[in-house]
Amino acid sequence: MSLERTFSIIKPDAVAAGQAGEILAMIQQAGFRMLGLRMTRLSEAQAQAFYAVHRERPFFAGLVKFMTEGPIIVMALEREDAVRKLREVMGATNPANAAEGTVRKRFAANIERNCIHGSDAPETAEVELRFFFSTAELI
Ligand code: IDP
Ligand code: MG
Repeated sequence: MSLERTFSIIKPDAVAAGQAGEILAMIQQAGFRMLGLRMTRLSEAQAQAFYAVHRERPFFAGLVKFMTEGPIIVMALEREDAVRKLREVMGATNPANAAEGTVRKRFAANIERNCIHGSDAPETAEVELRFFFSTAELI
């Protein structure tokens, strides 16, 4: 199988709680290579644009508020079957349903404040990578 890229965010809750190092270690132990990594903070307009697919959902305003409350860490990741593997490392959106040993099971407080984002398909991953990284930044 060929290498695939995916995009991930360590969300403001996990960065503020000092969990970024452990989450990065879990991602690396799962065999991902880091192509790009940066700390940043989303503006309201950026968070709305990034999550535009959810703009009609009842949780959209709360999600934008949460994602802009503090610094995040954005990452470009590579491995075989990267999109599906990262979602395995993350665990279910609602930590109550997340499998043992996943990031969300270990660290997430609830369905909104769930510590980590991962792209849901290779096509989405390319759009999300482009949102945060230029070609020259991905090594
Ligand atoms: P995912 O992050 O597991 O792909 P999505 O359904 O794409 O989940 O939702 C994006 C983000 O929106 C979630 O990670 C979570 O932070 C938030 N979210 C999703 N569903 C709910 C909900 O029912 N209530 C509050 N926040 C939610
Ligand atoms: Mg999603």
